[in-house]
Amino acid sequence: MFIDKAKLYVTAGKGGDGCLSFRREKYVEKGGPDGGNGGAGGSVWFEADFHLTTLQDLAVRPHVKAPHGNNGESSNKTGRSGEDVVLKVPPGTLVYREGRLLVDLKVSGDRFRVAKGGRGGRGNQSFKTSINTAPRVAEKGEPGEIFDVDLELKLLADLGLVGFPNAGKSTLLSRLTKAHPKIANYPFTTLTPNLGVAQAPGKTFVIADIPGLIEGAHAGKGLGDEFLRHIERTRVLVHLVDIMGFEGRSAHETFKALNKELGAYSKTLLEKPQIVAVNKMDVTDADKLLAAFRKKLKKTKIYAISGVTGEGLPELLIAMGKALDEVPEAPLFLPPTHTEYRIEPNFQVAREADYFRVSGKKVETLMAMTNFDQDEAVARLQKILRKMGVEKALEKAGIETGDQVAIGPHAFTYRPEPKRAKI
Ligand SMILES: Nc1nc2c(ncn2[C@@H]2O[C@H](COP(=O)(O)OP(=O)(O)OP(=O)(O)O)[C@@H](O)[C@H]2O)c(=O)[nH]1
Ligand SMILES: [Mg+2]
Repeated sequence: MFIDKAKLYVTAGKGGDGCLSFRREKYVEKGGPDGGNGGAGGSVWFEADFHLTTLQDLAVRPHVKAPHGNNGESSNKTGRSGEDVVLKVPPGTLVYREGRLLVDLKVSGDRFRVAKGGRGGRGNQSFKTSINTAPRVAEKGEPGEIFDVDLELKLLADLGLVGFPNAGKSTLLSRLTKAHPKIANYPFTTLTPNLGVAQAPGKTFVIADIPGLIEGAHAGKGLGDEFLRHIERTRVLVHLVDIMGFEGRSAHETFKALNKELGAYSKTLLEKPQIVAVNKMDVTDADKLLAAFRKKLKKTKIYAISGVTGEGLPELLIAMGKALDEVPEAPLFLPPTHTEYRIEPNFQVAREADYFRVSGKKVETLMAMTNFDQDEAVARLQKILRKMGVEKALEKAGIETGDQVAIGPHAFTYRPEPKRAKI
């Protein structure tokens, strides 16, 4: 399994402020309120995209910010919204916040909003009621969400390339995908697995190229079978055979030896659908050698290819796609069985040494959206806090008139509305 990680700091845009304004028209004594709403702040999204196979691009620019919404304007003009920022991630990316899994972006096109842009503040025109026809109150924009998120990519291949050393596995991967593995004319060029994303008509899939295997690999020979576990969970194998054989042995001998090796490692590997491809068909005498190989494997469909000239590759790619279609899609990795959501109480009250703290997203947002220069806005805030039960909770905690209350970065003195006598 290939694990890739990135830590990001995402900030969604703040909503634009609502506007406080009154119509001014010739010959009209008192125009009505016409302050427009602020535009919404941009959100930050993740989107799975099959063109990507690593998180490296994101890891190098960890601060991600979406733009703010514009303020509302007079004449009921709504501010422009901030544009969303969409970060592309490879399919198979897990998104965590504070250690909790938020989402698993499995398939190309899957999207997840990780930080929501703030709502635009309402302009005073939206506060107009039959009782208050000239409201002098406008909300400020809601702050955008800010989070630290951890991304983890666990990519497993759909299809594994197996073969003796030097068979041309890495060359083939580089032809079928955008991967750039090291290629050289000696055995054991590949030391760790390479991955690439291939596109066949109508589908995309991940191919793994692993180090070459030799006889006795399961007992630790060569690079051993350490890498076979990487392909244990692939759905289809492509067995690549060098038409010239390996170190004096014929293509067919290497073919048999490799399958024996796979079986010695695990039965499940042998039971996987296997596409047999004979490589290096561009060399002299290739046709003769191929005929000899075919004779030994009469019942097997054999693809004759050349990773160098590209001969036979379109047919091979189609065969890969077909074979994958026939094997049920196993989960790429164990999917989370549930996603946790924390239900936050509307607010909490805590008694500190010399003041009372009210905390919670809802109250803090309410404070952030209140313009304290507007008396009506302050009165409205008090009314909402009372309705939410903040006043009651403070009293229960022992607050008295004149004590200090803090909500977010704001502090004020507690002065409850005089209680009306019941008639
Ligand atoms: N003539 C010819 N040479 C090829 C072809 N494919 C690969 N080669 C050459 O074979 C050599 C080995 O290629 P690699 O792609 O590194 O082979 P590999 O199977 O990944 O090798 P290991 O990683 O060592 O197991 C290189 O010199 C390639 O240029 C082919 O189709 N025709
Ligand atoms: Mg290689």
